[in-house]
Amino acid sequence: MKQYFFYLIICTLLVSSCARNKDNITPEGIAYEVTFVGNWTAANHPTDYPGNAHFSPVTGLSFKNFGVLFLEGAIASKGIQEMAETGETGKLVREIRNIINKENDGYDLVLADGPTMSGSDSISFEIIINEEHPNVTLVSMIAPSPDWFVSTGIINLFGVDEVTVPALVYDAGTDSGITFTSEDLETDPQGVVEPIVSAPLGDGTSIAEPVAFFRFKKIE
Ligand SMILES: [Ca+2]
Repeated sequence: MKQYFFYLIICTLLVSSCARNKDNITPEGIAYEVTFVGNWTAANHPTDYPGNAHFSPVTGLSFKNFGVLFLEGAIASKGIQEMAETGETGKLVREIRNIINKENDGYDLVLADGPTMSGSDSISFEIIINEEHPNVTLVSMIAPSPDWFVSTGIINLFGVDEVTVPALVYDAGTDSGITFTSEDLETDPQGVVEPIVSAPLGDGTSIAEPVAFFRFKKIE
């Protein structure tokens, strides 16, 4: 009988946890202040540097195991495609809510929707993790660009007090434009998500200077 009540309590906790997420209320857990630090300037990245360089709203989630928003070498989701091509986050947010509510793998949805960030602006926001959901993935469009975006990749924050990581830079494989202001040119058939290493952002083998950094600091 004791065991029965134990499971009843656990289930109640799980249900209320899901309910919080469905209601779009911040879940309980370990809070981190995330600072997105833009480093995309004409001085750092002179090749084809566009006049209105900026980043779209930073979007992402904390998750357990499989809540990845994209994988290198795999086809991008519609949400990643829309974010990478236009900066819009509607489809991506729906995908994240699905990971949280239906797949029971995601935990906290982040949408740092504020004033448009120039290439060198910073923005801070919070994300919640817990021991069961220690992983974080965040993304933002490099704008203007054909289908290029920055990401944290997958970072496990459990037990981490503070860490700063350079933004990884990806091509979503959905538009074949070759520079920031190229006309729309749908990639048909759709390619896969790949790290960007070539111009105008890279030197052929890597991105010499990160276009942004993500700083995570545990809130005590
Ligand atoms: Ca592309």
